[in-house]
Amino acid sequence: MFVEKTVPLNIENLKKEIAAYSHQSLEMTDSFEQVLQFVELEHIYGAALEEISTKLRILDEDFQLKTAHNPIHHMERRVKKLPSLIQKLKRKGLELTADTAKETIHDIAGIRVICNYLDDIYTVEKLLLQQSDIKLLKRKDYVALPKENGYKSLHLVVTVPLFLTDGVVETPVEIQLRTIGMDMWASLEHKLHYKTDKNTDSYRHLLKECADEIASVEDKMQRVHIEIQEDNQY
Ligand code: 0O2
Repeated sequence: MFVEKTVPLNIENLKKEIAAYSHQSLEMTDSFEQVLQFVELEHIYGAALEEISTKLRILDEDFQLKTAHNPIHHMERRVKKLPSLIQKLKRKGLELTADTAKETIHDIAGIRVICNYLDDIYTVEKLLLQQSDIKLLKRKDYVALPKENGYKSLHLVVTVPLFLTDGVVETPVEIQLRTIGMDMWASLEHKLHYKTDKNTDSYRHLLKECADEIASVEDKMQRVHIEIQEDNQY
């Protein structure tokens, strides 16, 4: 077993280190101050991800305890890296500051919840949204209404309260809920965006077919699962 050791972050120490490295006084230039604010952002959104992950894990375990089924297969989470956050602010023509990022970008903290079956997506949504400290900011149901290319997922943006040393901060987290099949499809389709050579159009057609076939297979598997669950109740 490994105990991972990381150096704890501290804003005042960071300021001193940057000043020492750059041979500048502790009076920081604007850009250094901005970097520090982005570092602080990473801490806050990381904490929000911890809170949401814990809630989802507890719900999954409780559901298993009571129904002998885990709705969640696994979860992936990330705080948006600084370069891709800056890229998004630029793309939207916004000011490149941590404050603007906080006000306008809702997916700084993102968690992907991969569910076992389609119905599990809505079960997890319902269980999470009924918690009194969770507030729904935005909902896009690409499962009920898939994108033209075949993309399916349920996107939620919720806020979760963080109890920090200087008060409570309601922090947004983007949650993408999808099945294993939808996730496999989205990962492959995502790669197409990085493909610049010839045949991307023919792949698009093929991918749309795959999306339909995956949906059909997952539907059949869910029906088998429901029948087995019902049999086990007797
Ligand atoms: P990344 O690198 O995955 O984070 P936004 O674009 O966030 O300002 P909007 O327009 O409401 O807001 O976005 P939407 O429709 O909710 O989709 C946001 C995210 O969903 C994307 O994030 C992707 O992760 C995923 N997504 C949406 N459409 C597709 C699609 O067609 N294919 C795949 N593979 N993923 C999709 P980002 O920020 O684009 O990128």
